[in-house]
Amino acid sequence: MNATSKPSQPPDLEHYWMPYTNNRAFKLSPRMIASAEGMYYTTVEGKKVLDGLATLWCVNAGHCRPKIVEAIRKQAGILDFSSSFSLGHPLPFEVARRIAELAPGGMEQIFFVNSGSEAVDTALKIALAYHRLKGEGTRTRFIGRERGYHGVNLAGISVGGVPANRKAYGLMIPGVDHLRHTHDPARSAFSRGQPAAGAEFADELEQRIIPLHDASNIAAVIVEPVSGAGGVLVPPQGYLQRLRQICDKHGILLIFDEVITGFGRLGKPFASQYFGVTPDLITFAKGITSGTVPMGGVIVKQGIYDTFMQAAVNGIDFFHGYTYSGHPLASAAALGTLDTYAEEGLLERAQSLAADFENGVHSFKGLPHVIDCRNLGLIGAIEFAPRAGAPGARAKEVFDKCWERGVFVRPIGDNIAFCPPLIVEKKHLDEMFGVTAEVVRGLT
Ligand code: PXG
Ligand code: PLP
Repeated sequence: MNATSKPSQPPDLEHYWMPYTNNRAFKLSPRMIASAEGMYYTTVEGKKVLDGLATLWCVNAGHCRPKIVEAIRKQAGILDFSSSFSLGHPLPFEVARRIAELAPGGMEQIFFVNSGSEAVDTALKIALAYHRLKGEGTRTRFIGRERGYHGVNLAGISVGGVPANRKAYGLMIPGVDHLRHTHDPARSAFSRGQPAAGAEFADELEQRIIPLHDASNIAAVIVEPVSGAGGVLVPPQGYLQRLRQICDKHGILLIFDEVITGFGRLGKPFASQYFGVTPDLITFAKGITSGTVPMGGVIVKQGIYDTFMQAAVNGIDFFHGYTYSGHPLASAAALGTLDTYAEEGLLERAQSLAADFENGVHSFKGLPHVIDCRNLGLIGAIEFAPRAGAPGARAKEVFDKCWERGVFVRPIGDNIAFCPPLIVEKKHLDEMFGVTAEVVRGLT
């Protein structure tokens, strides 16, 4: 749009190369949001749409919440920007203190970044540098998992396991192996909550991967406690506990990527606490600011931080950081968000809604083409049998028709994912599942 165009004119769509988008299709038939409040978007045409995915799994406090909006507004006029490279300002220290209070015991140090992808790169670099400082510099390999999503940077897609995100990028970073994913429909389809079968999938780490590479060469295992963008895969009972035991036995760091599960998705501040398994590093993003201003970070076990402080030669202890690490506006948004979570009990709220949510997800059992329903806390998915010759087509059709009827959900392959803001009420769940079920009933 040039400076003289009137705001009422439709925008020129030509120059924005949109991320993860079919740009040609979008530009022929754009879906544009004008504003949002609470659980709903309003489109540029004035239609209200229920946000069934917290936008991209991040708007945990709901849209345009007054305390968060006010915190950002106010901060913009006080300190617009100051870096954290050897020069501090108070806000990120306060955010770090608040996160350390929420984090599992013993995880007390926070490193800030601007996204989940940067959080993953940072966690992997902390793992490498930590082993080196301890005199175990041969530990350079990373173990990810099939269907894992760890953002889009080169390290993240290397440990990630979503084929489409990897296919075009050649070798990526070397030295990575993958555990198999935990999706096991033959034994566990339609499990309510955690599948009973499958803890033994973790044994592959000890039975195949460690013998092949030798533990002395492995730096870290990285997994999402519940995988999100890979299709919402809930870990089998005992699986994460077993990964923790094997990592401990072999001196391998365990990284939980909590970019989606962090900040209340399972009714605890972090999934680590829900599962009772404490990793060595937690990556977070999204929910820390409820999506309002980009921010992410890594929560680090005190002992790892202490190793850097004690072992690093005098000078900078970790040669890593982003220009915008600990940005004032992001920090202000985080404080407004954490206040909102605390005042409204949002980090625990999933506990009281989990049963209704579970019943809603499992109400799809028996509808046309539905082959699985999965749920935990306030995250879930239904899966369709693929249409012959057109994988993903059924979920895409459900997504399009739900949108037309004013409900936003996410298609992932042949799955539809649900992940509403944590302020969701029973009436919104009824609307989200009700509209989706009507659409699914009409599927061919
Ligand atoms: N780790 C996990 C577990 C994530 O879910 C990232 C890292 C990367 O975060 P950033 O902020 O760099 O995007 C994510 C993000 C999808 C989808 O297709 C999922 C994410 C992002 C965009 C799309 O469902 N998750
Ligand atoms: N590229 C160049 C040329 C830079 O100067 C910088 C930062 O100074 C970066 C990339 C990295 O940017 P950021 O710190 O925002 O990740």
